[in-house]
Amino acid sequence: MKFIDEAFITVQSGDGGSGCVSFRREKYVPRGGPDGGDGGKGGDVTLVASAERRTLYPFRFKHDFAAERGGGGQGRKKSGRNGADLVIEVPAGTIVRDADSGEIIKDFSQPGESFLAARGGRGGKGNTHFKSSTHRTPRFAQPGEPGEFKQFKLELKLLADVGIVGLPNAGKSTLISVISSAKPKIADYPFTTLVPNLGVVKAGDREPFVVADIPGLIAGAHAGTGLGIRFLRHVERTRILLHLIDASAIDPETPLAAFDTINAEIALYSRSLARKPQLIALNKLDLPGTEERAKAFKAALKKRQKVHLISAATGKGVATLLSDVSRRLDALRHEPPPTPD
Ligand SMILES: Nc1nc2c(ncn2[C@@H]2O[C@H](COP(=O)(O)OP(=O)(O)OP(=O)(O)O)[C@@H](O)[C@H]2O)c(=O)[nH]1
Ligand SMILES: [Mg+2]
Repeated sequence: MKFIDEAFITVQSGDGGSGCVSFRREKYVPRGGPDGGDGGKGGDVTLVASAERRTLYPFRFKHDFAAERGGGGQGRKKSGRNGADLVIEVPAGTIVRDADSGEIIKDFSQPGESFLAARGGRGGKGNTHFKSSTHRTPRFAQPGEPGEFKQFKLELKLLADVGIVGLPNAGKSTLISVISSAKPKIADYPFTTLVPNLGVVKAGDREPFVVADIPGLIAGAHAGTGLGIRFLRHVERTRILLHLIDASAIDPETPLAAFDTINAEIALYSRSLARKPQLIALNKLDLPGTEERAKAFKAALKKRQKVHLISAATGKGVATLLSDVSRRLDALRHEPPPTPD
């Protein structure tokens, strides 16, 4: 179980461009003075905390970052171009440590905060600057200042965006195991999951999100029956709940009864949890008889809610469910994180 996301990155700011050695050449001025321009500044590398980022997942694939170097100065006092700055977005909440010493050098608490991670080198001065009464023809210029190279460790305490709730055996752990790299224990007896599992989910091109799989809830959970209450706490700060229901269960627990049981427990536990947006998914649609049960479930829902029909085992319907989750999260992104009541 991993609650901390980590990544190692290297950043290299741009070297300053070198100053230029040049002398004026004009038709009627045989020995023109120096006119070498300055080198441009190298680009900075800046880290910025963004509300759009939720995980350090992108750094699994790209960890070396370099800003552009400054252009060299030119004749006729022309300065070199400044190298472009590089901005790297990290999720708010990211802690930046020196990779060697482990020392914390920046703690991003709010979106919008920025940190100059590597300063671009100054451009070198052109030979114009070195002219003096004794030195009329300086044949030298200043080299650009080198950029900085740094290695950082990024750490992010993962907070789940989505909480999977449902009765024991609904397939919650199976689902998190197929949509993320989490490897929870899965078995066909209730209360297989004893502690929550977190997984980072990457669906298509959208921003990855974090899903929590918690132990199954049962009637009386709010009052301490089963493992329930201790773990509802873990989904209080999620943005949405994914309500997973076993569509194959045989009587007396119809999918609707399962749905109502869980919602009743949630409402008894906390009002803010009951108000949280829910996505509903019926699972195990690979098993016989489930389609009829799904139909009956949809018909019985009072409000016309969307119901996803999935099989965590075969993967059917899972991609559609995930893009729906992503869309819902994107829509909630700019709202403040939920606080328990
Ligand atoms: N046929 C079928 N079986 C499934 C599917 N999803 C899960 N199962 C099975 O259902 C059983 C329970 O799955 P789990 O993922 O452990 O269920 P859970 O909701 O995490 O259960 P608890 O941790 O006890 O709350 C296991 O035997 C799974 O193999 C599915 O889509 N189809
Ligand atoms: Mg489980």
